[in-house]
Amino acid sequence: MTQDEAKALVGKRAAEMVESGMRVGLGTGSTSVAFIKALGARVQAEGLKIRCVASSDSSTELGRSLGMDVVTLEELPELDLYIDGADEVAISPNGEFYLIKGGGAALLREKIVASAAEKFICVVDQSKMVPKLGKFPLPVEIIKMARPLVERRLADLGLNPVLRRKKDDSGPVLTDEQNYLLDCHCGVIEDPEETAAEIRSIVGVVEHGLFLGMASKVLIAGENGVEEREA
Ligand code: ABF
Repeated sequence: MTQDEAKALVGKRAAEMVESGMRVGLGTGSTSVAFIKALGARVQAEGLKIRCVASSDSSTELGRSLGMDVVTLEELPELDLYIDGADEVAISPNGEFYLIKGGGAALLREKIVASAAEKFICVVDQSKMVPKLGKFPLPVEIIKMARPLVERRLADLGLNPVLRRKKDDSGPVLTDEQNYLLDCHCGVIEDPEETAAEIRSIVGVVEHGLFLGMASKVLIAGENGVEEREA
């Protein structure tokens, strides 16, 4: 199975978990795109009645283009379910899911929408499962003006921050909230709770990509189909 096939499979399984009447958070990234497309197909074919809030402008546009009712968090402040991908997933010593998110530059809105939902289900392919977080650079969203300060503080913590630039190198990536991203090439994160607390204490940091204990279920697509794991 290719990675794209795995994403399509897990996206479809997640879409099957949505019931009529639910208030649903739509994630961001290619796995979430597969989920949103599968959910949009159900809305069109079955007349599924759902209302949605998305974690990025791109997912809002995609959902609306598929005929889904995608509104703002102000209009729909409480959600039943949030479904989104991740860059890495590890299992903590006490059985919680530890995630790195933000490779798609949407971690701030993703954390906001996830926090507004009663349940967060993470959808990944097998390649995202790791024993410990940190191979994938940890994204940190920061206020532009604070960059020199935050970069220095993150470097002092040994986290090796690098400003994320656009693929064509025409300038820094800006998030939907017009902030910069620093990708921390820190290697294995031995204590994610401690690292999260250290990063959060830096003035100028808006949010970081460690999602600790937020997802209650992870759907993992692999050669044998989709495995469901509960926290
Ligand atoms: C979002 O999209 C992010 O938090 C994560 O960075 C990324 C995963 O992308 P993909 O599904 O394309 O691998 O879920």
